[in-house]
Amino acid sequence: MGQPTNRVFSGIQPTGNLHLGNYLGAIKKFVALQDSHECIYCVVDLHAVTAQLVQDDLKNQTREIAAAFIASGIDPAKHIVFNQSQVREHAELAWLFNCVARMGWLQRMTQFKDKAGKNAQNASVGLFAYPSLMAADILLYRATHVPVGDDQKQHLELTRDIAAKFNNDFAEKIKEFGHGDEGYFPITDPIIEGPATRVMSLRAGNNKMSKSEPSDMSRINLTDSADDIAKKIRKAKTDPEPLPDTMEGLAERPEAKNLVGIYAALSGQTSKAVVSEFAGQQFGTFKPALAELAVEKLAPINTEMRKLMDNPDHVDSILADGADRARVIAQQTMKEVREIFGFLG
Ligand code: AQP
Repeated sequence: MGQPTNRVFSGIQPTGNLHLGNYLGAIKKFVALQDSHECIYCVVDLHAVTAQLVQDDLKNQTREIAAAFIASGIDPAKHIVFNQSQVREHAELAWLFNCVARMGWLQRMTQFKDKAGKNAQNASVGLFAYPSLMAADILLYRATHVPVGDDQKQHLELTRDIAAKFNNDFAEKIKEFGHGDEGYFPITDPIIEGPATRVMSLRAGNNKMSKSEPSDMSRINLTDSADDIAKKIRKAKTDPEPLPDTMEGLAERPEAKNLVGIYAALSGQTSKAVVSEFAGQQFGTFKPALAELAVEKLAPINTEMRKLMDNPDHVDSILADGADRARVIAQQTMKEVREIFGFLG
């Protein structure tokens, strides 16, 4: 079977507090890729239990991510939307990839170091092996493109390393089973581009906007009301200078750069165009314009998410249908991978 040429896979963890960084860095791109690619979007619930074993309400957190996908414009009838744990093959391929990946590769992962912190000995084995599961998510569908935020770049490189080692180590068998010289798994391309690949905290311009940051004022949640969004932007940390007239003028001003990037991503412009538009203006002018834009773009998503969350059976049926369609592809891949490994039966 030949490799697909334009298949997109990406996922989001159902760990609560879905925020503007997740939206601009990932979901907005998911929506844009639907016209040109065959897309598979996954709520990665097996990943959610790696950092924190007991989740508050995993079922509703899972529905909320699916609702955000659909409310943002992803069409689950044309593309596939499902939650990972319904397709058992993710865990099976992740195990095999744990045997392909090398300890040294995983030990270099900065996200593990950040999330495990000083207490790495007490982190779960699952958190350490997280990138193998992520590689399995992507390669189970032999996806060619993965839209993600900048923080996932290193994990995508590891996915490419795993695919390359598998293709190389099993090269003879892969050919025997009728695959060409290109190998079995594609060397996936990350899609990390645009002005908001790394949205920063509203309280500290050098920290990433993040679900797990204790201060709710640091992020705009997709479930925030219009008033909350406006308040958080009004109170966002800035410096006393007016906006510069060139991009170079933002270089040493992380908070200003972040707000300009958010404005650019929400309005579909470049940061350079936003700087030209607001050159010389104070934050007293820029922040209300940003708040108005953010509310205009996010309020309809919020409203639609609430409607979907009021109808959990409907969301569950979309996820079950997506899982059925995902499973067909996943089972075919696993059948071939088992043959390549040489397992009996
Ligand atoms: N601040 C961000 N800017 C741009 N993109 C971001 N992403 C996350 N934060 C930002 C992208 O969102 C997608 C889904 O992320 P995830 O659910 O896998 O979780 P994460 O990266 O662990 O999200 P957080 O908010 O950063 O959670 P914590 O607090 O646990 O660290 C990915 O494509 C990611 O790049």
